[in-house]
Amino acid sequence: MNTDNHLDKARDSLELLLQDNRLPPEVRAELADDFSQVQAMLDKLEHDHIHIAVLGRVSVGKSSVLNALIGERRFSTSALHGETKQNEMAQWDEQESGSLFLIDTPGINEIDGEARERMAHEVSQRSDLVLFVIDGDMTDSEYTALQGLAREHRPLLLVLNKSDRYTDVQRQELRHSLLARLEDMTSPENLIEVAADPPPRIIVTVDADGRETETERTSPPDVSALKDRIWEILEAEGKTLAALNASLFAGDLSDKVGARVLAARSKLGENVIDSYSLLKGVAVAINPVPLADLATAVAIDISMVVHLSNVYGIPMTRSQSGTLIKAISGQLLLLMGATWLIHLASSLLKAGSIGISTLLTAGAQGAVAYYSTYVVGRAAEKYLAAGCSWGEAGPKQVIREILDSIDRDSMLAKARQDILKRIRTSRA
Ligand SMILES: Nc1nc2c(ncn2[C@@H]2O[C@H](COP(=O)(O)OP(=O)(O)OP(=O)(O)O)[C@@H](O)[C@H]2O)c(=O)[nH]1
Ligand SMILES: [Mg+2]
Repeated sequence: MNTDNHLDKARDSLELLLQDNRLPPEVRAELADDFSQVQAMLDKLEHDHIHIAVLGRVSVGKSSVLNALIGERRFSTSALHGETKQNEMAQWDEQESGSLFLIDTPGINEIDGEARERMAHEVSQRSDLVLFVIDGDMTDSEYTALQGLAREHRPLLLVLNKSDRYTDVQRQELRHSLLARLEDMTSPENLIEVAADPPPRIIVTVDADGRETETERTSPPDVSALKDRIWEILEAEGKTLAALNASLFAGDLSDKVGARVLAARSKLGENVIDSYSLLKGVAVAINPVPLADLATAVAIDISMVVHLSNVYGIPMTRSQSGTLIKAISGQLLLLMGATWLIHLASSLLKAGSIGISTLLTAGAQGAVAYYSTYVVGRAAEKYLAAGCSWGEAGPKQVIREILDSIDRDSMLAKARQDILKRIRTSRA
């Protein structure tokens, strides 16, 4: 596939993600950050921008490496750990096109390692080339971070900085040991030694009288090998890099968005079911209806299912919802026996026979209503989540599983409490 095809494909999949109008607004709002990332990625593709990010442990010289590449002190550096606090970007206008960007990142340290690693991961996802900087033999956490990057197929250069601190023999040993440990994670030409900010050298001169004078001579940075390797890569596959990474990014993101959409929907769905169940419970408690009518008092259930169908991006009319509820209720009656409501209610109503107030009795009826609405909601949700299907197992099995998963007695007890609380506060 040629470069333009890669680019088109990447662009298409990103655009598809952005324009997926099956997403309900609530879900879209929850995923706002991801969508702004997609937009940024699209802009980047549009303008042929290439992003090169440094990653690595604190104080290995990430900012110094970028300064040395640019030839200016654009990023702040310090001997103290944690100098770089957030991601920063600077344009590198060495190439004619002027579309290269260098991204500095905070170091991954041992303290809040996990959060830092997540941040690093996000940057690497958006970058076309990652410079992973180390300053000696690798620590275990560096090794783990590098493995993570290699797994994501990010184009990667391993930069051994502060090479001025090692003798030639030590450098050979280090190279040898690093390459052996990295095996197929990187090839020898992608392990590059640099000295981004070597300390000044002390030059001792001895004059004719034998007097020694010490003078400090600044040592220029040495990153030429790194620069050469970066140019090589960009020349060979610059545009493709960007396109491939955009595709990878779009792929990762659509998986992530898919999972998040499901999670967001089920969270929203759960809220919808809970609040309608309570609403139904309270309505029945305030205005108790004969038990036999409970199954047909479905107006609230219908509103719930309509609402759920919107959450799942498959809007239903009230009459379609009514049909679905009828199917679910039919299965419920089959499964639990025609007298299930009466059994349930009578176990709750036992309290009534020893003379507790009618409010409690009403609460018990309300709790049964709550329970039935809850089960209907969960069943409808399963049906919607599967794209309006009961799947191979069929409705009976799906509903049986839902019933099995609910601890009925504690749900009824809690429902009764919540209903009474709601009634008391509304009367207060
Ligand atoms: N000897 C030597 N020291 C260096 C070299 N490069 C950087 N340093 C020093 O290492 C220290 C840390 O450099 P930074 O560039 O701030 O490191 P960093 O990785 O960006 O650090 P954080 O932002 O804190 O994570 C500074 O004191 C630099 O002068 C080098 O090539 N040789
Ligand atoms: Mg830094």
